[in-house]
Amino acid sequence: MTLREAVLQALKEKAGEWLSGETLSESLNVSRTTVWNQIKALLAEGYEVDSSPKKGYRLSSPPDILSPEEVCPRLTCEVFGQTNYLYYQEIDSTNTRARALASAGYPEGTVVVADMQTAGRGRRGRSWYSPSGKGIYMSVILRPILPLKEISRISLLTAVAVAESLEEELNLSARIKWPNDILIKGKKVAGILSEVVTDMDGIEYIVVGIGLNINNELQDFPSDFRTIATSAHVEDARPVSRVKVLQGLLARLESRYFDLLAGSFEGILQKGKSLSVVIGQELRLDMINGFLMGKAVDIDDNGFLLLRDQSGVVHTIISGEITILPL
Ligand code: BT5
Repeated sequence: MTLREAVLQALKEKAGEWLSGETLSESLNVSRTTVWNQIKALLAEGYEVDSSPKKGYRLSSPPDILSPEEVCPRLTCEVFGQTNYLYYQEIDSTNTRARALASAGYPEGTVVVADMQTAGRGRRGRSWYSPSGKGIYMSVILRPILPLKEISRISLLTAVAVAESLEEELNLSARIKWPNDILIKGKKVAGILSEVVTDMDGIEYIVVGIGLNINNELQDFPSDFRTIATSAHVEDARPVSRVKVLQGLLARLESRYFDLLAGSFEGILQKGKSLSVVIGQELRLDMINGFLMGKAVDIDDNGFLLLRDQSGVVHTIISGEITILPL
């Protein structure tokens, strides 16, 4: 155990009570200055430690840091994050990092998590706003043996896992805006970016990236999407534990993924449809090569959207930007 770990453990054992600097330095056999340096390092990592010349130190709230030591001990996954859980206080993009790791051979279930992204990515070159300590920014490497045409199933199961986590961990009713937005009361609380790399044999790997707004205040969001974005905290009013949500999310994501690998996509599909905000709606769909107007009638067994246009033709949509039209 490093000195830093020993200091942190001692603070945690006191469960929010004061621990004198003298006791700490004696029990660890180091000077009080050395103890103070460790406390400063913990503060820099985001731990909230109160200090008082008379009383010493105490952890002022349960740590809500997405580091392996906070997340992994209570992680119930079999594979996800168990062997490889990589945590960064700051990174450009967890998807970019996970792609580099996957290319270097990192296995399925590798999890990359950050407290902040400086270049968080959305789809088609858009960006994902990722302020420090407010959200969950994470990417998982998957290496499924799956026909390429079933790739959209991964996006759907991810969306279902995110919505289920919000529901079950926080009692928040989240819906899915196909293909990759998670909404609460019509506002975006999470986005999914799935990136696939193929080789001659099919899928080499998929990086599934999830950005989930947790403790943002409404005024924290940039003004251009303040009216379309929300966070768990905005909806729930209480501060939310990112650690707990992340643990739940990884467990559900793994469980839904294992369902898919075991050949039971039906449950995911039904859940995805029941949470969909687009089925039954008139919408405009923008694609790279044009747009379509029509009614979303279903999501098919591959996770594709079925859109019926005004002339009654049903189009199978793999990807696109949806705008729901007012009735
Ligand atoms: C997405 O893109 O919704 C996918 C976002 C995926 C982000 C995760 S974070 C971890 C991993 N690492 C990455 O680099 N990315 C993934 P898209 O559908 O293109 O939506 C992007 C649009 O959503 C932006 O143009 C904004 O309008 C809006 N937006 C950006 N940040 C937001 C936020 N934090 N909350 C709500 N809306 C946001």
